Amino acid sequence: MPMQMPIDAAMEAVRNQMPEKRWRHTLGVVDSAVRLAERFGENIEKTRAAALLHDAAKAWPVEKQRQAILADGDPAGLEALEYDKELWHAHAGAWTARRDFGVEDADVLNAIRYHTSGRIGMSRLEKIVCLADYIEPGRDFPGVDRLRELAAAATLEEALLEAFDGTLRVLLERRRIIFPLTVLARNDLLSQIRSGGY
Ligand code: DGI
Ligand code: FE
Ligand code: FE
Repeated sequence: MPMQMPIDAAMEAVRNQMPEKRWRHTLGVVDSAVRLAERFGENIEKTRAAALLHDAAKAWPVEKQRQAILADGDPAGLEALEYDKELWHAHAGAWTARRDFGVEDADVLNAIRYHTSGRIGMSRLEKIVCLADYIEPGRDFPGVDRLRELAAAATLEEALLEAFDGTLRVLLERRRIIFPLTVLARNDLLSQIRSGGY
């Protein structure tokens, strides 16, 4: 069992920490992620846990997010503290998933931790949660329908590469600082695609 807490108690606990709109997004990600898990043969319970908890810390005050990251001590989280605050909730989320929801499964924790930036060598579960975050039914941004088509018909790597490229394009257009791991994650997907097998 990927979560110590029963699923319905976990759902209430997540819901109580975020506004209604974020909760609807979370349910959308669970739904999309489970669909992808079915398509790609991933474990459904792990997928459900990771998707449910991926934005658990999103609505926390940024200081609480910072404290969680410091308490957690993960190097990727500590590095993220030097970058945009939008990256922080993923690492704070991994911390609360373990501490408050009893998640011990490393793959589930990584899927939460890396859902915003991605990383080199993402697992299938990490890719699924990250992609589901882009394509859940509540999302509406230029290119989202193309992403949904890829998610339904292309490889996981092709779909996620397209998603990352879109994020990087937006960050460039807005003159935002890019977290290095986001670039490494994108390059790694391209390498995986080029080396075949994906
Ligand atoms: O939490 P969500 O809104 O559901 O989605 P998310 O966790 O994928 O992304 C949160 C935000 O983080 C999104 O607006 C894009 C932004 N982001 C992702 N990678 C980077 C980034 N922002 C900066 N500045 N640098 C990055 O590398
Ligand atoms: Fe997020
Ligand atoms: Fe999200």
